[in-house]
Amino acid sequence: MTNSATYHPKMSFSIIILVLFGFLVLVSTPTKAAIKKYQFDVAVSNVSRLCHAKPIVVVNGRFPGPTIYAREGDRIIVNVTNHAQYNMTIHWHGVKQLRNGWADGPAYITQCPIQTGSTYAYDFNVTGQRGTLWWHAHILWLRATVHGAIVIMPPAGVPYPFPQPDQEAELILGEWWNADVEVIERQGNGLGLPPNTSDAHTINGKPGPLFPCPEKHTYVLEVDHSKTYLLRIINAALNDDLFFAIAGHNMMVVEIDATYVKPFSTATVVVAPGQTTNVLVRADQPPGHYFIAARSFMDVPLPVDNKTAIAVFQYKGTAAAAGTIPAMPRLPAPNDTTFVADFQDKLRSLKPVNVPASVDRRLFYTIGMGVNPCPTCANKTRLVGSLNNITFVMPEVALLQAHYNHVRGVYRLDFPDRPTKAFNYTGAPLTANLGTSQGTRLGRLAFNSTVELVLQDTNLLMVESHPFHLHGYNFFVVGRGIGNFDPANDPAQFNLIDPPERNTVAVPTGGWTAIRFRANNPGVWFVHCHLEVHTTWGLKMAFLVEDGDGPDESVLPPPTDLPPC
Ligand SMILES: *[C@@H]1O[C@H](CO)[C@@H](O)[C@H](O)[C@H]1NC(C)=O
Ligand SMILES: *[C@@H]1O[C@H](CO)[C@@H](O)[C@H](O)[C@H]1NC(C)=O
Ligand SMILES: *[C@@H]1O[C@H](CO)[C@@H](O)[C@H](O)[C@H]1NC(C)=O
Ligand SMILES: *[C@@H]1O[C@H](CO)[C@@H](O)[C@H](O)[C@H]1NC(C)=O
Ligand SMILES: *[C@@H]1O[C@H](CO)[C@@H](O)[C@H](O)[C@H]1NC(C)=O
Ligand SMILES: *[C@@H]1O[C@H](CO)[C@@H](O)[C@H](O)[C@H]1NC(C)=O
Ligand SMILES: *[C@@H]1O[C@H](CO)[C@@H](O)[C@H](O)[C@H]1NC(C)=O
Ligand SMILES: *[C@@H]1O[C@H](CO)[C@@H](O)[C@H](O)[C@H]1NC(C)=O
Ligand SMILES: *[C@@H]1O[C@H](CO)[C@@H](O)[C@H](O)[C@H]1NC(C)=O
Ligand SMILES: *[C@@H]1O[C@H](CO)[C@@H](O)[C@H](O)[C@H]1NC(C)=O
Ligand SMILES: [Cu+2]
Repeated sequence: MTNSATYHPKMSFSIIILVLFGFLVLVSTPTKAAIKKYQFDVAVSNVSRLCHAKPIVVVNGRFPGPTIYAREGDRIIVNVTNHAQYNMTIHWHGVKQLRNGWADGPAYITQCPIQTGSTYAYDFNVTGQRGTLWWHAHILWLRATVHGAIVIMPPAGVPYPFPQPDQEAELILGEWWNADVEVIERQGNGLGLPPNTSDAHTINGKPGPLFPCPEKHTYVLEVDHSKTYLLRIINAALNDDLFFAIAGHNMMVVEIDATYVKPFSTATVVVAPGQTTNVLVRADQPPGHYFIAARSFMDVPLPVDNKTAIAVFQYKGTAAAAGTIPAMPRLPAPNDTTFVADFQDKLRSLKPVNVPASVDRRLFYTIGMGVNPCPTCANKTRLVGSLNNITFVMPEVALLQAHYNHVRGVYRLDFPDRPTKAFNYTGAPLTANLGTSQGTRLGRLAFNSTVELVLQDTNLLMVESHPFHLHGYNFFVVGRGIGNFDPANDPAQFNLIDPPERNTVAVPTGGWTAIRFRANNPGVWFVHCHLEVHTTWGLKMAFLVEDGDGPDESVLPPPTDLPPC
């Protein structure tokens, strides 16, 4: 095992913190939020020297990209210049972007891409949020290598609602192909079949000693004995739910998707693509080297990258005993559905939360796979994804611009609130008549209405777990179950007191999840599976949230540098 010679996590992190917060203390007053400015240069780079690696598209020559540090209330301006040959957009995953969809980032939903040689400054405020979020490309499959952490500290003088850690570190879990991901994506699209699974998982860009290659790359987190660490875990993988564990050390979960939860102790964390999880871990074991591991959770017989990424939790000043291999954490079995369900059951908001008690709009969306004709594809068919049997067709201009400028003919506002015909959603696999209808159809929501959305997995072709992400909002996960949602009986079991609040939720395999939110952020907001392969197949739609009547209840005017199509 070769440790990364250049990385001293604790040291570099403390310097950044000192510089950053020293600066903030000097310039900020209690009433004035800071403006944090970043320059992002997107370019092809050889930065990742994994063996066989092709050059990858990254930000500022780094993989993962730079961390954005801010405090709640700050204004963040990121000037993104695209030097790469691909169109680019950046999404600030989990930032609510109040009235400000212009800075949200999903290509052709809220903006046209930043074309090669062009620049766009994302300008947004972080209002009423603190914790770990992340940023990533939101076009094609480029988020595989174009991503990084967002760390939002509480306002100055406000402590965490858990014991103050001695140090903090970000752990970004990724998915790696020994190829240009755009080539992989195009191969899949051309064939109409799932593209190749990835070649490795990574922790902070490094796969660890199990990577089949003589030149190994391992992330090392150096720790001091008896100190407590806040680890900000981010699942940036394209297609894989992940288990995460540290040998010999339990973790205290304290936050998910930048919302605080009732702390609980666990040996393994489950994190779906798009989600973040903060844990406290105390370096209280006999000094030495302990493996950190991340590996896929997959509870249906589908091809998946089952390779384990490894990093090292390394007590300072200790050497791995000659000839010994550090202890490996015991992860749950790759198909351990029960462990995942138990983990999700433990997630509760720290304090009672303001869940909409009455619902103005009840939505029931089925998640389905399908097969549509494709004359040019290998089997003359193409795999597709659908919500309520509609495969989303990407528009050629941005939906938010079309909405704001009253451009007609770009989208329809008739996304159905429920499937046109009910069926036994999770019964025996349905493998005949798998066609879907296609369209750029949006769901219209009245300003400030309360919405309940039940996401129902189906056995159209196969059941599978899907991590669903809603842009522009957090939501409360009020209920979850296996099988078909029962509108007569299941709502009585909903948790309307302290449900977890998040921006991405994993709908269980062959089951359903109910979420609630108040539609008080006007704009056009993407709703999609965060498995990139499914998003590509059309498992997505968007809400159009209307403006309200009040002065601060409408979409802000677009910035002057918004990219044109
Ligand atoms: C990456 O490395 C390859 C091989 O050394 C070289 O041909 C290529 O020009 C480099 N690309 C960039 C963007 O630096
Ligand atoms: C943004 O980047 C462009 C291109 O690199 C540069 O010309 C411009 O000055 C930058 N703007 C700001 C505000 O830094
Ligand atoms: C961010 O906050 C500043 C200061 O309150 C305000 O001037 C600006 O318009 C806000 N920007 C957005 C996008 O809401
Ligand atoms: C991982 O998947 C490969 C290919 O499907 C299979 O051959 C191998 O046995 C699997 N390994 C484990 C540890 O499950
Ligand atoms: C999980 O996988 C193991 C090994 O492939 C298999 O024996 C077991 O039946 C599976 N369990 C479930 C619940 O599918
Ligand atoms: C497509 O064809 C391949 C063989 O070329 C076959 O293995 C596969 O099952 C087919 N898939 C579908 C969805 O028809
Ligand atoms: C749905 O299908 C399952 C499994 O095939 C079956 O057990 C169940 O009775 C069916 N439900 C209804 C309402 O038909
Ligand atoms: C989905 O729509 C297609 C095309 O209209 C139709 O053939 C199919 O039966 C529908 N499937 C379901 C499950 O509603
Ligand atoms: C939204 O509705 C709630 C409940 O009726 C109300 O308290 C709140 O003031 C409304 N918000 C806006 C911005 O209208
Ligand atoms: C980049 O985006 C522009 C604007 O939508 C589009 O016209 C162009 O075809 C895109 N280029 C590529 C390579 O996809
Ligand atoms: Cu999915």
